[in-house]
Amino acid sequence: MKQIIQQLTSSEHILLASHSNPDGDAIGALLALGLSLEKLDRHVTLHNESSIPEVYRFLPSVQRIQKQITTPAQFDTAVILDCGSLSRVGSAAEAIGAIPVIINIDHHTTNKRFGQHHLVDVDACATSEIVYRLIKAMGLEIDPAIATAIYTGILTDTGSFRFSNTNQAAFAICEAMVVAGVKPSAVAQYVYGTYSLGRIKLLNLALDSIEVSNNGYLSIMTVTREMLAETGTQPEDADGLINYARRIRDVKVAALIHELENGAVDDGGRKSFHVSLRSDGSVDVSRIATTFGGGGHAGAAGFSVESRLSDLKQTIYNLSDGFGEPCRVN
Ligand SMILES: [Mn+2]
Repeated sequence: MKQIIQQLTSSEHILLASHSNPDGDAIGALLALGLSLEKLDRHVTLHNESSIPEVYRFLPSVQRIQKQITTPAQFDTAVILDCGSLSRVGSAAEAIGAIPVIINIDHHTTNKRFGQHHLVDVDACATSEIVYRLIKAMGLEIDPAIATAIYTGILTDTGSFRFSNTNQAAFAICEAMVVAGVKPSAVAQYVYGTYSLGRIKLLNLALDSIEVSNNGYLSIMTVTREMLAETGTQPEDADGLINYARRIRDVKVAALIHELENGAVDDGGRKSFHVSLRSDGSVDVSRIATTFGGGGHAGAAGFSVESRLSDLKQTIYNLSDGFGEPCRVN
């Protein structure tokens, strides 16, 4: 932490970046640290290669996040947030990798410890928790804009304080953020309260796609490009839908197969997919994701793959053989 503060305070122009297809933590941590470093009169550029999901566009200064990095040579330091590996930032990874000093701030168990400085705490509920500690260690004031970013990061990464990463710090920091000016009901309304009609229709198709393995331990939900086109929705509208597949009784692991934009990769019917995995806590899905070249947390992980859809489903079903007996409470 000391070395990182030293590095940040002596940098002229700092690039901050978080993972593509960002969630609330990736955006919250990016904004919170970026706005804080500006209080130290640092020149700061915020980068995320993806469009910001509509539910996070209420966050103060969110419009300052740039999709492209025009002149990477101008940065002396890069801070990479909520990324297990540098490649998670997306297409700018190579350009960012050439920035002289890289600071890696993250909480994923699969973090590869890239960069010269690491602030990796796998027990943190969110990267926003670590960013909060860093801001406090720098002695900076947390204004309502920064507080809202941190609060949103922790709220969303803990699934509204429901997931197994929900720790004491989640409550303690969120309380402090409310004292600093966050309006919990307003944030909840932005993040969870409003679905477009298209998203409701997508939910309908996604629920209808759910299949469960013979032993009942694994569910698969599929979201295709066709479903998005039919409902007029964007890929981020599928965020969170996997939780419905996870809630089915006896299901230990839910997989959301998401067909990616680039479509067919060859004429044998193979396509690009992203697979999100969610666990009930009895299966470490980050280990599964790692075997497919992905990563994440014990309870939530993911990987990308090129496959035929039917082959991919079979591969995922085969995983459920190792999940053991269901433990039903009732
Ligand atoms: Mn996170």
